[in-house]
Amino acid sequence: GQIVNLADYRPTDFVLERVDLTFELDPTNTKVEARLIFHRREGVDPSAPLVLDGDELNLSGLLFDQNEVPASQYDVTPESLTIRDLPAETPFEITVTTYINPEANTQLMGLYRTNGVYCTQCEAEGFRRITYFPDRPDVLAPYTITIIGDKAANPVMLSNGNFLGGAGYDEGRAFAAWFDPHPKPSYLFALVAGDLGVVEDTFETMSGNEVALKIYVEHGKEARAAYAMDALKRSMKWDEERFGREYDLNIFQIVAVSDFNMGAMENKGLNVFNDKYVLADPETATDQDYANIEAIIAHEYFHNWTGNRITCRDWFQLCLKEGLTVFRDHEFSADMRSRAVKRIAEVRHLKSEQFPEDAGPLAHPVRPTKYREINNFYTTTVYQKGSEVTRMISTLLGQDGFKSGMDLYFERHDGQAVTVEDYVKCFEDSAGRDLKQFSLWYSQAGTPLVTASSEYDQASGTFTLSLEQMVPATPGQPDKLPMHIPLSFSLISDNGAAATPSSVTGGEVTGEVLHLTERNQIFVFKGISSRPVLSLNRGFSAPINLQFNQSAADLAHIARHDTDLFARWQALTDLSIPNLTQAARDARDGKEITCDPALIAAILEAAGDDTLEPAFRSQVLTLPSEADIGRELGGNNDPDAIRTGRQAIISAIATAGAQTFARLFDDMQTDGAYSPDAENAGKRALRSSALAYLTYAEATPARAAGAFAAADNMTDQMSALTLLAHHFPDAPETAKALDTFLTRFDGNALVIDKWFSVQATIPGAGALDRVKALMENPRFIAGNPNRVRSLIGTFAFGNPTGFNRRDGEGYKFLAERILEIDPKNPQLAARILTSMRSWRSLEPQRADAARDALMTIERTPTLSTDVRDIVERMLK
Ligand code: B3K
Ligand code: ZN
Repeated sequence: GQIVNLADYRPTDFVLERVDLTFELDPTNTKVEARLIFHRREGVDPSAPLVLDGDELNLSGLLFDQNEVPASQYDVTPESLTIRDLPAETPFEITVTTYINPEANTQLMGLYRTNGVYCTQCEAEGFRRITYFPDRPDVLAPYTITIIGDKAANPVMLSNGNFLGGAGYDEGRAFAAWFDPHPKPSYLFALVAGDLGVVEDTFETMSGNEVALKIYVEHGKEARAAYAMDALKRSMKWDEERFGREYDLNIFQIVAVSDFNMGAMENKGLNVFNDKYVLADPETATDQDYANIEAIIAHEYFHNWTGNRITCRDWFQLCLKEGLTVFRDHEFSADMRSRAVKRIAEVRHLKSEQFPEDAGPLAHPVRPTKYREINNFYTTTVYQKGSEVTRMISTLLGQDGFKSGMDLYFERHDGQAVTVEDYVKCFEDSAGRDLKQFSLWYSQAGTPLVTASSEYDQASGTFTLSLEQMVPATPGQPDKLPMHIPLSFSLISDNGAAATPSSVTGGEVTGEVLHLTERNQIFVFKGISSRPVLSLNRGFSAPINLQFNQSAADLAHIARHDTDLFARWQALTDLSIPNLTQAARDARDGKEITCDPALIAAILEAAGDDTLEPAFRSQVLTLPSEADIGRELGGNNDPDAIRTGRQAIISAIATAGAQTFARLFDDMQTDGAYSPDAENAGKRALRSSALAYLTYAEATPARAAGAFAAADNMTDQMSALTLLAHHFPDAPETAKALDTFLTRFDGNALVIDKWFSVQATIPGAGALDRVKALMENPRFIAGNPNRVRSLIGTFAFGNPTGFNRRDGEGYKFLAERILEIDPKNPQLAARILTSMRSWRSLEPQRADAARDALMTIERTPTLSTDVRDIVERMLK
């Protein structure tokens, strides 16, 4: 793995005009014939050779305009094919033949087999594992695909674009041909073949085109694809209404496969999905599963315009398609569900995943400037922070201004491979606004820290807000410039109404947004007749850490009165943090743990307020996680003390609120058949929160065991099972419930994954032995990414006390697993290893043990580039 630098970008010497691929499928020996038409780009040195990328390839034939190329005219290795002495201007055809072995492809990149189905994954650099090719996103061409395969084994043979035709090919084989007229980069190529069931529907686009919609799943699972189909149709409609984007082929296909390295892939017209994000029914999927399916179906569909029609010039620009498409899927879900609750979930996710990345050794800008392994840059920073950056553009320009910029982007760049600068320029041009300082969000890593303090002067009716910003140093970026930080705000009066100042000085203010652009800035609000309470960074308008020592009374005031429901949740969170961090310190020091009655009162007030939507109240009852508390503590962390402290705070709330929780548990019943809609899901969430608090108060498994037995859907069943397992791991009720669950769902791998996860996250030092024992379970398949993630990934990412054992055994175990997985599936290994990214914030004994484990990995000579890149950056 060489380091690739953004600054070294230059266009290819040769322009690819057309691609014609023929696959003769065979499980271990698939023949790939690639006919590529090129011409030399104008102005390029006539002696420059054509260099094509490969990865573990074997060249079996090479033709130039159908004539064999003499050996003296080319050089070939498994990684590249260089052809010399090519014509100066005229187009020519290169025909490359390779044989590949899909069955032996355990990396799941390129063409591989999953449950007897041929399937591809080409992003970022998987196409070069299929044939020699200019495998980079700025090489766009129309593709014609012919698939030839055993008739009986492959009744379904799919690729991108529109179906041209198919029939018998010879005695035992059939063929199918596809043509994709939209020029695309190789990473969007897909091929699927095998014996699959299908669910069909149609969609009429806004200009009246009928699109055939097909979702392919394993036979017998068709009924579980209904919700995905519904989500797809809603996505297509929404993109027309919100962004004016219409679908552009006569068919849109989704295939669900059971071995997949990530969530899903947006190949043109042929999305390939991890079946976890397609299959759902009330018996087997939770409300969260349904919400994920809706979001991911939408995300991949939205890529058709943001990613496919307009793609990235190079992989440094990844946020151009990912951050933007996440923003679009967030907006979609917000429109389908409760906007405030959706925003709370987004911010929780951002803080628990992206903030630690930005504060640790793997921190990098939303647009990185160098990489060793691009697969390691499909990060929460590129995706989630990238989405927040687009959200800020929308905040700066307003929804209409944002829409105009997007219109210009689609108009100006359709069919192109572009950069972040091209994208930002569209907003600058359409809004007539300079976004130079704002663009630092793309280049400066680290979460900005904004420190606020305020003062009110009754005599002059003046409210003064002093702000200071600091962007922390990150790897390779010791010094930072001040950023343009849009802070949504409201001044809330005594009576709860918003106070409107007669004037504001000290910086730009647009509507309800303060623009913090200097290191230090003082905003002065005049004409404020009584002391207001400032609600700042409402809606999380900027992805920052805000330090603003507001009193418990002020926070409670915001929690009660802000018209932005998100801000009310944020205030309650801010109120809980000092309690939780103090509790962790007290637990560490063996002191008595106490909880501020103001926190208990504020939480119970919101939880018991029937005018508020149940999903919101459930969010209020879900305190910051153990990892969140660790982040707030900032270093020298002891996960056991953090947990003990947090448990004590929960118990205090549970005891004080027992009556409220008993009422909620009874009231929050959903009637009629299960429906995954937001309202019903919200009721289930609040009921399950109430159940958890009641269980803390009652300190017996009886109620949870009863809820488990009574559950008639997976959501209720899982929440009861989780409570039992995490709270009473050794109770006979728990053993019985785990057993009942296993018996009931045995054979349904996705549900058994939940059974693995719930046990992998049982807190405490005993978790490791449990995980080791579960690895011996025949249902655990070490080669399947979903199994590995649900058992080992969940343990490392989601069990702070179990994984971070003081004796370091958790880290040792993980290092062994990484070294086992790496030779087969480096992407999966590298991803799971990032669970240790915050190791430096642990107390010294654990940190030392973590370092030892990382060094064991680092010392292994045969590491993949993926794992080597991660481990070296983590130790740096
Ligand atoms: N674009 C893909 C991710 C590909 C990851 C490659 N290692 C899925 C998505 O973000 O939509
Ligand atoms: Zn994406």
